[in-house]
Amino acid sequence: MTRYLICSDIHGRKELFDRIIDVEKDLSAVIVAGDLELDISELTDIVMRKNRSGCSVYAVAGNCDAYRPSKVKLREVLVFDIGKDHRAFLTHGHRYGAREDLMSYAALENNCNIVIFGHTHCFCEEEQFGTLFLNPGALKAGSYMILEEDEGHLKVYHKRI
Ligand SMILES: [Mn+2]
Repeated sequence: MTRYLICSDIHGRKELFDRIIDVEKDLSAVIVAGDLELDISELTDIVMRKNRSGCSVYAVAGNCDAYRPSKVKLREVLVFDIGKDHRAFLTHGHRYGAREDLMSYAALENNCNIVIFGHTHCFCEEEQFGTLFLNPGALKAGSYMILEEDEGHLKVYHKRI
């Protein structure tokens, strides 16, 4: 079984990111859907410091990251596999007005059946247009998500800190 921590819209609240990395164990990856308002190295340092050496960090830029860009420039979209049967399209969502129809077109063009986004600060887990939409809500407000993948089956948990 593979476990992913998904968060978004941290808006500089590094201490909240630190706390969820303390609480959540056995993570394969940490996925951040934009509006960090932190340097990406500050997040990867926390993940490394807590001995999560096998844990990857995927992060994209949000609209608010334009004011305080990471030293290592973040991309606006990342595409990666979730197990053998799923592929995720990670975006902050502001370029699409967080519209599910527009994001699903972009995901389909990239062979993805999952869209992970942020921007709205609202938790979302729903299937539309053959695409699974996941939004962890704003970590700034204590909301995040755990996604588990086991032989093609996905389970989503809404968590709060
Ligand atoms: Mn935001």
